[in-house]
Amino acid sequence: MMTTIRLTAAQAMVRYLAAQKNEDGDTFLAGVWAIFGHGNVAGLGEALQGMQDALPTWRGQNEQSMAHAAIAYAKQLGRKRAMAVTSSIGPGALNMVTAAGLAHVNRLPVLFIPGDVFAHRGPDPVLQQIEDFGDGTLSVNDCFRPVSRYFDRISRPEHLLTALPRAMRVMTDPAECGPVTLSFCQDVQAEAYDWPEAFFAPKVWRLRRVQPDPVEVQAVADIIRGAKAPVIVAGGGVHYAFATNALRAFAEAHQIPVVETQAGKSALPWDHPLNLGPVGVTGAASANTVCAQADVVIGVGTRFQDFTTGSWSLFKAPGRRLISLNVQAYDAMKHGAEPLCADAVAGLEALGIALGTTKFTPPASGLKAEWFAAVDPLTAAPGEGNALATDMQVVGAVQRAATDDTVVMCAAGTMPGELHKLWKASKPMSYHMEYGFSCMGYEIAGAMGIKMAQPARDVICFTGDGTYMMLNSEMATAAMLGMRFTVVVTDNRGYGCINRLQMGTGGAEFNNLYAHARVEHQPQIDFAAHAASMGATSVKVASIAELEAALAKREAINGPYVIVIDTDPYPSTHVGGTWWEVGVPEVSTRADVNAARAKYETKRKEQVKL
Ligand SMILES: Cc1ncc(C[n+]2csc(CCOP(=O)(O)OP(=O)(O)O)c2C)c(N)n1
Ligand SMILES: [Mg+2]
Repeated sequence: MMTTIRLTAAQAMVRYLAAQKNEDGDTFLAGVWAIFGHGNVAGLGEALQGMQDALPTWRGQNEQSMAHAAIAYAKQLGRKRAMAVTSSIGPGALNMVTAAGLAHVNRLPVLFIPGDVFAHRGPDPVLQQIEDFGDGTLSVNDCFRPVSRYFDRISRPEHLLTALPRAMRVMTDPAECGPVTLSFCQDVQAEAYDWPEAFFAPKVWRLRRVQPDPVEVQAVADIIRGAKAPVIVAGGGVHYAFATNALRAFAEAHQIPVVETQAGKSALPWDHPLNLGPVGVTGAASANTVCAQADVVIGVGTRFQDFTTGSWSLFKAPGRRLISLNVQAYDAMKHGAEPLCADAVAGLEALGIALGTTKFTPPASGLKAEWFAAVDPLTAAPGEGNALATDMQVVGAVQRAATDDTVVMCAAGTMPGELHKLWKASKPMSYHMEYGFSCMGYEIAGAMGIKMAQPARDVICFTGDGTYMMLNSEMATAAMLGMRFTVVVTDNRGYGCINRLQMGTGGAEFNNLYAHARVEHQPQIDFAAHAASMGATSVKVASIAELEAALAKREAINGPYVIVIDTDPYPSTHVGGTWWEVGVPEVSTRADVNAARAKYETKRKEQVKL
């Protein structure tokens, strides 16, 4: 007879999750971020309280930012581990939807467990339940469907017998990886059921290394063999497949230059002779020149998003062929690419064998030297004077303070573009950029997640004043947990990068910097005082020299450390980069807009359709 164990559905969920391991023997889910309400406190809350040793619970301040911490944790560990996030019903649940979108775009695992309305409908409508007049099955949690790789509604306890293994499969599958939502009806969480004991047996989920199809290998190898000037575009998949060594071996064996996307940066050390630098809209001239001339573009683990491809204006050599090595067929087949649908290590190894001794002539080293000659002065320490610091100088100061163990992280604003162009990353995973969603407010919570993933590393987070204002409250959680990381706040009194984008598209400066917004009193927000009020150590510095001195103190500080510096909202690194398609108005009374539209139409003609 089958041995069963009587548990509530919530108790069963927690017990099952605690038994799921990765290949290193860790529980795949490191723990659960929770904010309770009536939708999860009694059921899931009771279950989590009883399993704290096996699956810790952390209390955050905001459901979205708790999820940012969880997602950053998974990203930093190359998706080997993840975290769950649970909320009550209604507003708490909807607060997580943005974060679900972020994880979805970036292909990162996270388990969302929003509470849901009563399955038995006794109290209808329960507090915070929306009422759809025409569909009795809808709740706000249906908003998770388009931003989940797997969605399920647990409206009977035994649904977990199928839902939980599916959830684990999706979070650990390299091709399908992404957010999972198990929408958990609050009455069902508390319902008891006789579970087969075997359901809770420890299980190991290993990284599946999908082997390439030999026919695809040959087809792709034939194209590469016929190339004169190939280039490799390294994306985030290189990191998630732990393929940095395989990439380096392949590039070196065949002498093919490598350029890096935002997610791929740090795949090769910045000073490796074959690393031509960052690619695309926020790329280096060295990388973009090589890409513009390439006759064969080999994507490895990249989604080819518009920032990488210059909205498909970058890779435009006549007759250029596109190859996409990707574990997900959706990406391998993009834009008419010749697919090599496989794990990055397996694909590169097979391709290396097929190419044999084929070698190309890499681009002249002068390209990189020219690039650094152009940008190094921008990051150099300024001389004495009263000029406002530039964001580039801030990057330089942090670079000079960084060690081999430093992870720099960011998501939105001016800094992602500046860091992509300027940051010199040495070790894999030393550059953590969330640029799939580029979600303002990822930064502070994300820095905490990175620190939880790799406590020994020195984590430095860049945030603008805008993104700080949008979502900063996990700073208090970080202080409570004693998480040590450094936050550099560049305060340029508004949305500097969007203001520059507005000017670049011919627009009047409007509603981005506070100076051009409808306000009665220009704000003087004291970010250092604000951070201190949440338990962080903080300081406002008046110059790059003071910033360097403040950074030098970071090791001695317990908990989050916030350094605030005023920066000039106007300068940015103008060298490098490529076109980015932003819809410019076709008619306008503004001459600047008309001029920008004319340029836009010219660039659109350069856009390669396939
Ligand atoms: C949640 C979210 N809302 C809006 C945007 C669009 N956006 C991108 S950067 C930006 C302004 C960022 O301002 P700040 O953090 O001060 O950085 P700055 O550009 O001034 O350096 C905005 C509004 C976004 N990326 N994410
Ligand atoms: Mg700003």
